Amino acid sequence: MFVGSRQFPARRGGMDMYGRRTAIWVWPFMLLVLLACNKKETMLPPERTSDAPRQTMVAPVEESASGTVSRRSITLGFSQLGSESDWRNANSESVKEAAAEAGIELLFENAEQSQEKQFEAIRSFVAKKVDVIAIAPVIETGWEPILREVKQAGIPVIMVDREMKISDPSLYVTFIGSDFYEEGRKAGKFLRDFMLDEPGPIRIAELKGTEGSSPTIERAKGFRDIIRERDDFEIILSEHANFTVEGGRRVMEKFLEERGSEIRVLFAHNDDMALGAVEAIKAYGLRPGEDIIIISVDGSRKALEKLAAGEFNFVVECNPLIGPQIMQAVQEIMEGRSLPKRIVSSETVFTQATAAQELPNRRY
Ligand code: GYE
Repeated sequence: MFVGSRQFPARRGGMDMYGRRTAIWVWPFMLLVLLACNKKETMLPPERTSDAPRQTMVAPVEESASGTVSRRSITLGFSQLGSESDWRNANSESVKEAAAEAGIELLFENAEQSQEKQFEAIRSFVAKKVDVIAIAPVIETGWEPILREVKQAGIPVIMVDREMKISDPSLYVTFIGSDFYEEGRKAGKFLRDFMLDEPGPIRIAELKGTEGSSPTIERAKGFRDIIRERDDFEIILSEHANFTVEGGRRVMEKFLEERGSEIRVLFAHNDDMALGAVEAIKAYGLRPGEDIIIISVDGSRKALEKLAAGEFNFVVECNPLIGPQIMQAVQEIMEGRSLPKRIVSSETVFTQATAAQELPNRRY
């Protein structure tokens, strides 16, 4: 064992002979080491000198060729799922505007409803070594393999708007969006209260959004969980119309041909499909908002106009203007702060009575 003072006599302060001899050799050497350290220290950029306070990293620091240190902007890769609705377009605009305002460089890719295209976009973001990737996923499933690739590359992921079904929560940092299940419940509660004095059977047609997408799955679930309270509420028709005006019109025409005289209520999973359906209902010779009660989700300007005009009966708000929250999350991630796993927008509902007063504030 080499722990006794015999092995390290110099530690006794160089007072014995052995120690003094060592000191004679050591002093010139130590001087050299000190000089070298001093030189190295002056070559470091100011942020890295040992006594400079640790910088809060709002943006990664980059050293230019001239040796000056500047903050380079953060780069965000955003995989948008498409441009199917007014909600989506407002959402894209909000993201672009907020990125510009925050000084975040945005790489924006529109996948036009294709999950494959989203994978391509995400891989291109990884190749470009972006700082953060945000994904608005077209459908819920099938994301784990690509998210593992992103994790491997060390890039944090924000799930935006729609949710992904994944079993490993370490594959994303946070979800920023709406509570679609609650939106479905709000639609159901309106119908329950509105029909309080109307005897059944109340026959309902449903226009669902994109198959396999989280707003479609959750809105359908929430709505059903409320209307099952009355057993004379009956969903007699239910089909996907992909969140578009055209889809809503086409599917509603079919519904009306099949069972036009029976439909008392239309629950559309978004405004665009409800707007298309209103055209079909008028063409069929019925009055939207009276013969057929219309409930939709989003709260676009066009929908609130229809609501104020009495052609819609109820709109559940879903807020697309989440760009600023996304940028804030990106900055917080870059600062190394931890975020809650879900950041859910607070949202309201609109009736025929409140629509008109909301219209002047509506930005989309
Ligand atoms: O309701 C619909 C859009 O994912 C919340 O997608 C979004 C939905 C929105 O196309 O209009």
